[in-house]
Formats: sequence, C-alpha cells, structure tokens
Amino acid sequence: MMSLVAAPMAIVDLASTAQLQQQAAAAAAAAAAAARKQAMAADQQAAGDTTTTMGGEQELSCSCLMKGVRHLSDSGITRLPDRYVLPAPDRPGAAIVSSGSSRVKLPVVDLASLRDPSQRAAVLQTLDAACRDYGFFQVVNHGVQRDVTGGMLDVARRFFELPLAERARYMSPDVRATVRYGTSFNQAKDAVLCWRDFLKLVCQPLREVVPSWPQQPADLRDVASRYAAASHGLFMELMEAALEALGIVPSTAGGVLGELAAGSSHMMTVNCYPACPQPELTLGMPAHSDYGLFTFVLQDHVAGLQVMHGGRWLTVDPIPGSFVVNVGDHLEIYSNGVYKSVLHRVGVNSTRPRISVASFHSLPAERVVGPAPELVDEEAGKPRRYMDTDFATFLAYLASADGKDKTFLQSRMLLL
Ligand SMILES: O=C(O)CCC(=O)C(=O)O
Repeated sequence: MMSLVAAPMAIVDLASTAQLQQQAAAAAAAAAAAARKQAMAADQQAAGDTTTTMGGEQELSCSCLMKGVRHLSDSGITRLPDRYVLPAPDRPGAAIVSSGSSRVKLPVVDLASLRDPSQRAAVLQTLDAACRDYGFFQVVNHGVQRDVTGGMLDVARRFFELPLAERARYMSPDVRATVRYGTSFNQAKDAVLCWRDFLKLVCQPLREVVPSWPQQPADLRDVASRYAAASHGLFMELMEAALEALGIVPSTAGGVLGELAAGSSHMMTVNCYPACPQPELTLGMPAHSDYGLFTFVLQDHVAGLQVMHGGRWLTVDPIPGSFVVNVGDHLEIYSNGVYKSVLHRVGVNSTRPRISVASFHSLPAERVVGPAPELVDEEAGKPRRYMDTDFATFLAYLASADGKDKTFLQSRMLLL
C-alpha cells in the first residue's frame, strides 16, 4: 500500500514529468513546423510556384489550390480560401463534432454469425433491412486481420505525408489512369473545391496493376494489394448474401457471382481530409451516391461520413476495425429499387485530420446492368423501374446537362 508521504512525492514527480513532456512536445512541434515550412518551400520550388506566399491566403494562385488541401493545411492558413466556401444552403451547418444528437449507429452485420449456418437467416434479415432502409451498414467480425486494415490506414497516412513533389508524380487528368493523385471531388469541374486530397488506385486485375502503383512509401504496394485482395473477398461474400436475401435463386445468382469471379471492376480511393480552418463552411466531399454494387469504407477513428436518412444528415459513428458498407447505384438498379443507393457526404473538422479508404466494387465496366429478371413482374405489381446502364452511359451523363439537376440514378429511372 502506498504511504501518505510517498503519494505527494509521486504527484510532484508526475507534474514535473508532464511539464517536461509539454516542453519537449512544444520543441518537437516547433522543429516539425520549421521542417514543414522548409519542405513546402522545396515543394514550391520544385513545382515552380512562386506566388503562394506573396499575397496572403486570399491570393493563393490556382496552381497552389490544385496542389491540394494537405499543402494548404501545412501552410498554416487560418481562413478558408474563397474557392472552398460553399454557398450558404450547401454548407454542412456545423463542423463534425465528436458527439451529438445527429450521430447514428448503423445496423451491424456480423460476418462470423453470417458464416454460422444456424445464424445465417437472422443475419440475412439484418442485411436485407439495412439495404432497404439505410442503404448502409457496418460489417464486424469479418476476419480481415488488424495488420491488414491498420496497415492500410497507416500507409495511407504516410503517403500523404510525403513531399508534394513525390505525390504530384501521380497527378493525371485521365480519369481511367490506373493510379491518380488529385484534390477536391472533380477538380476539373468543381465550382467550389472540396477539402479533400485523394489517391485513386485501380485494383483489377490486381497483379497487372500493382507495378504502376506508387513506389513510396516503400511498403505501399505490398500493404495496399493485401488490403485490396481482402476487400474483394469480403465483397464477394456480401454479394452472395445480398442475392440470397433478395431471393435470387442460386442458379441465377451463380451467374452474377460467376461473372464477378471471372472479372470485376474494383477501384480504391484513399482519402485525406486534413484539419480545416473553417469546417462549417465547406465539405470534404459533397453529397453523392456511388456508381457500383457495393462500396466498402475503412475509416480511422475520426468521424466525418454523413448519411442521408429520413431527410436528415446523420454522422456515422466509426467502429474501430469495422467496414462501413453501402449499396451503390448498380445494386439499386439490379435489385429493381428494393435496395437503396443513398446520398452521403463527408464533413471535416478543425482539429483532427481524417483518413478513409473507399473500395468500389462492381461488374466489369462494359457490362450492361439492368434489373434482375426475378425482381420484375408486371402482373404482380413489380414493374421494371430502371433503364439498362453501362459505363459509357455514365460518362455520357457526366458530360450532359442532366448532371446539373439530377443524380445519375435519377437519370436511369423509368417514369411509371
Ligand atoms: O471518406 C469517407 O468516409 C467516404 C468516402 C466516399 O464517400 C467516397 O470516396 O465516395
């Protein structure tokens, strides 16, 4: 038992240790800030940007903005540049905070239970209800090792810490490039920029594309390819479960699953949302739905993802080590509207950077997707609700005027 004399000594020791730690931390932070400034100056020189520091933050050049938000955040800006300020009706209303009434615990799909024949039916019901109602759920007990998920988040964070000149090697205007580094949502078109930098990696066929992925950090290819393989495995398992829940008979389901096993489309977006000086005025990503069948999101412990439900934006409470999974446009179309591809967006905050990894899984790009014949029956009051679609239709939609006032999914709906 500790004596009464020893206790105050211990407190004094702890207090002084804390002071020393604070001093050491302050010195380390000052050194890191100086190093960052030096690295930024080198970056600016490398990229030929001499206007950045001359006119203050409101006069940031366009080329500087296109260097992304990590670059801006590192420069220590205290006011959001105008190009990031959303019109008042589109603003998130409030910065993402760590707790609050609009936080949501999404339905949870336990994969260990799904794999247990005695519990499978109950889990299928949970999955089915989640896809019909929220279009979103969290997957736990999935069996993907922590070193794979944690390793992916860690290598993602280290990628965005690389000097800009290294990251910029992967900038490309080609949306079909197997590797693409960029900023905002669609930087060529966005009238207002988003507070996000990203690295997009095409993941299919994995062995063929990995050699084109970034060489730095040195373990990125190994870690990200192990993660991509695990994500694809889970996708196949959840697709099989979703088809079963929809009542699509195994022979037909075998057809779609067989097609997916033979070749699918799989793209991974690694997102970086640095701390933002005025998070209430902007978004990390605007409201959108996803194009494919299912999207898997791996996020760190910082909240940011918001889901539209019942006319309100709800912030998803992250469950460490889990995946947030959402129904994409293709699955809404294939299920003839039974499952919902729901709008979601990303809010940012002023203190904590956030990393997420979104994996988009679907059928091959050239495959035409329409409602499953099993789910269309005019006489039973289940008319076909969507036109067939493929990637070319999607690209045509992006280039058309339709994109201004309709989502892609709305543009594929049949008027009944
Ligand atoms: O960062 C997130 O949580 C979501 C990312 C997302 O919606 C996307 O990449 O499409």
